Order: sequence, then C-alpha cells, then structure tokens
Amino acid sequence: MPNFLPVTPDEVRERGYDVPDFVYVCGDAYVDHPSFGAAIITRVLEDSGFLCAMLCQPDWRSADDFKRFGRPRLGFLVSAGNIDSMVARYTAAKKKRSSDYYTPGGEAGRRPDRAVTVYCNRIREAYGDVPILIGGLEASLRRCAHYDYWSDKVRRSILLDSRADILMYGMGERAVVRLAKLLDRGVPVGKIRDVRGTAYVCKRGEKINFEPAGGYGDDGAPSGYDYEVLASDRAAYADAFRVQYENNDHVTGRAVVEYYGDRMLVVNPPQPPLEEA
Ligand code: B12
Repeated sequence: MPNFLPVTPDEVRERGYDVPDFVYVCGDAYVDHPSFGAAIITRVLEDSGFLCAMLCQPDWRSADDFKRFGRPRLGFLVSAGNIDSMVARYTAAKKKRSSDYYTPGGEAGRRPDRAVTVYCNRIREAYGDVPILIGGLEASLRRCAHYDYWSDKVRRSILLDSRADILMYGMGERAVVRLAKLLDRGVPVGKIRDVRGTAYVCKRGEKINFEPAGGYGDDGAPSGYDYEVLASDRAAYADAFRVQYENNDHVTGRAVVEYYGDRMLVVNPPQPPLEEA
C-alpha cells in the first residue's frame, strides 16, 4: 500500500493527527525517493515519531497556502529544494531556464527567486513567531555572508533575510532529529544554541557554546568580521572564507562568528558524518 506523507489536511487527519508536527515547505515537487533531501529529512523524522505534512511548491504570492495545515505543533521546515532556487531558475548566463527538472511536466516558474527567504517571510506573515528551521543547499551555502553571482554583491547570511530561527547546514539528519526532540520537550527555539551543524543569530556578545574559531577579542566577545567589512574588503572576505573552510571538519572545527550591527551570527561546528548503517 502506498504510504506517502500527507499533502492535504484530510491526509493528516487520516493519520490520527489534528495538525502535523512539522510542515515541510519545499520549492520542488514532492518526490518520495531517497536521493531527495526532502524525503530523507521527513522520513528520518517519521522514524523518530514526528509527522511532517508536505507543502511543496506553494503559491508564494500570499500567505494563504502556508495556512493549509494550520499552525504546526512544532514548526516549519523550509528548503528551496534540491538546488539553490537561483540556480534552478537561471542559467549561468543569467537567462531564465525554460524548464525545471523538479516540477511536474518540467514546467518553469513554480518557485520564486530566493525561495527560502520568500517562503519564510510568508510563514511569518501567517503565524508570527512560529519556529522556522531552514536547511538544504540554498540555506547551507548561504549561511554566512556570501558573494551572490546573481546580484553581483556580497549578501548577508540568509538567516537575516529569511528571519528563520535556526539554520541547519550540510547533511541534516542528525541536527533535525535533535532539534525536533528539543522542541518536543518544550525548549523554546530561541534557547537552542548548542546543536552541532546549526547556525543562529543572537545579540552581540551573548555567550556561545563552542570555542570560536577566531578566539575572543579584548572586549570578551568572540572575534569575527563585521558584515560591512566583508562586503567591501576583498582580502577580509577571502580570509573569512578560509576560516569557514578550515572549520568544516567535525573533529577540529570551531564556531564561526560574523557581526551584523548589534547582532551576531554564530555557526556551530559541524555534526559528525553518518555511519554506514
Ligand atoms: C547527483 C548530482 C546531480 C545529478 C542529479 C541526479 C538526480 N537524478 O538527482 C545531475 C548530474 C543530473 C545534476 C545536475 C545538476 N547539478 Co548537481 N549535483 C549532484 C550532487 C553530486 C549530489 C546531489 C545529491 O543527490 N545529494 C544527495 C542528497 C540526499 O543530498 P542533499 O540534497 O544535499 O540533501 C541533504 C542536505 O542538503 C540536507 N537537506 C536537504 N534538504 C533539507 C531540508 C531541511 C529542512 C534540512 C534540515 C536539511 C536538508 O540533508 C540532506 C540529507 O543529508 C551535488 C553535489 C553534492 N555532493 O551534494 C551536485 C549539485 C547539487 N549540483 C549542482 C548543479 C549546479 C547542477 C546543475 C545546475 C548543473 C548544470 N549546470 O546543469 C544541474 C541541475 C539540474 C537541475 N535543474 O536540477 C550544484 C548546486 C549548486 C547550488 N548552489 O545549488 C551542486 C551542489 C554541485 C556544486 N557544488 O556545484 N546534479
């Protein structure tokens, strides 16, 4: 018997739930196959006892579609899909692609540019302070200040533009299950600061849980570049990239910090890789 995850409120109720634990928002169509991040993340959560409802390729022009399942019990999980939404929509020559591999019939135009940011902002419009957790390629690769080919400038961490609570980077299996269990125990999302493989934004100077890659400054705060410096000084940008690169290993990796005015982006060290089993 087919056992797809629910895509309508009726299918949520058929499983004996009023509302799902999570609503999984994705820029791709729902493909329940283990080469797709969306299927892996939702099935790993299901294995741990959490139900995800799938909200795939929602209409982003208003908040209505994001209310389809009601306010989820624990939060929203948001991903642009298998690849960055800008890569999905445009060629390297910045021309619009005529087709989209991850849309039924290959139809183009079913996801917005910068999908993670657009979806998260619609969710905030619909449900205010509901926990929003982002992951997948678009979120992962835009977790720190980054050069954006499409706008030809250095953009801020996607956490600031999306206003998501927590970003999971790299392979998400371990981090997402850990976060789900903490939320299920009633831990407020704003207090979850110690999970490897995640990033968050907090007040400048807040105590962090992992040793910062750059050590501490004279004021006792973790050392890190200011976004304005990264956006204007190429040598600083290159150095910041080196720091990210050198801290991508779960054995030696430390926390990476960046400053945005009075706010601080903290990227915790990575999760260990999965074992073969
Ligand atoms: C296999 C592959 C392909 C195959 C796809 C085959 C298929 N049928 O799926 C082929 C060769 C066709 C292909 C084509 C292209 N590819 Co390709 N491909 C890959 C590759 C090597 C692996 C992708 C994969 O399947 N991974 C396995 C899945 C399960 O992993 P995942 O999606 O990352 O999901 C994990 C995490 O991201 C995370 N996660 C995912 N979603 C979510 C959601 C939440 C909420 C959370 C918490 C976590 C989470 O957890 C998941 C499980 O660990 C990656 C490089 C890489 N090593 O990742 C490049 C990569 C994805 N490809 C890339 C590119 C550019 C392309 C092309 C655009 C190339 C081109 N110019 O045509 C096309 C895209 C075609 C299209 N429109 O989609 C880029 C994307 C860059 C970007 N910023 O988006 C990558 C990253 C390579 C690179 N470094 O440049 N590709």
